[in-house]
Amino acid sequence: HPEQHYLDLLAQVLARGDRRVDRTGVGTLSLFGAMLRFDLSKGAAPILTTKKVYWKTAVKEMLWFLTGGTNIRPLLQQNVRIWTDWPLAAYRRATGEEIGQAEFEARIVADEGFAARWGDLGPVYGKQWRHWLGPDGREHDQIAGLIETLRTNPASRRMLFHAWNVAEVGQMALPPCHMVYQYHVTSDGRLNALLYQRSVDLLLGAPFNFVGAAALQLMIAQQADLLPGELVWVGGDTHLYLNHLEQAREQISRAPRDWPRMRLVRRAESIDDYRIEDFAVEGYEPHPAIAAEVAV
Ligand code: UFP
Repeated sequence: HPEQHYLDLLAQVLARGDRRVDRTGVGTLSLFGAMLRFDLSKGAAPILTTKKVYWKTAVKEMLWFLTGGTNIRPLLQQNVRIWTDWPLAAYRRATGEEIGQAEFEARIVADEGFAARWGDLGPVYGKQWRHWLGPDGREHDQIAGLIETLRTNPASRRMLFHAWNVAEVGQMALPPCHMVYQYHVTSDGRLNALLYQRSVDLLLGAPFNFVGAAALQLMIAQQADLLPGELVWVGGDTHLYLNHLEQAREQISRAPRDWPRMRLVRRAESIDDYRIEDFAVEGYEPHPAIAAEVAV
């Protein structure tokens, strides 16, 4: 079962991970350099079954990246709360106000001016993917460029987009983790993807990143009139936080089930035209969710 490779990686980090202090202060067990390969060609998607993964949240996040936006307001309007921690911490630091997360989120949603002032994450993924600012003041839409090259020159070895804009990393709430996506077209018209993720919260982050990358691959394949092929995932600093070890052991003890199928229910006119309702996931019968704290 393909999920076994993920479970084996969890087990390896538990067994051989280097115990170290990290930026968040929580501490991790860390391995450097990991690879997983997922075959999307038969319709199955890497949505883990050994715990419940909220796949819609991951797809909504990916659609938000594609809008080019960097403010958490549209996410909150769709009930996606995974990015709130960073603006909330910045707000508390700046104002000294002991505001709770729910109240902060409600204000972002209710008040556009408040959202503009406090809800922005800086030039994160969306900005770099769609509006990378060149030294001459010109913006580069890396996603549009990628799709154009897939259509016109699919043998190219230069089909990638990158979020690590060195000059702007310092202004980002969180420097990009899923950093480079490269694409490759086989002679029989399949779109392969390779995601390089520099830093991997293996329990909480990676399962989301798999879903986002797979959803993106389906959309890009459709736009370029290709069929989905393989998704290759490469992790740099691949870690388990020390307060996730019990959860990782629990997950390893569970038997993977058949992966669900993920497909697009309609053909969108352009890469800017997808909505969450366009994604159908069938046959997803996971084990129960496993609760764990995010390290901020
Ligand atoms: N992280 C992920 N995937 C993501 C994301 C963050 O695994 O999509 F945005 C994790 C990796 C790491 C932390 O544990 O968030 C980022 O911290 P740092 O910038 O110090 O690597």
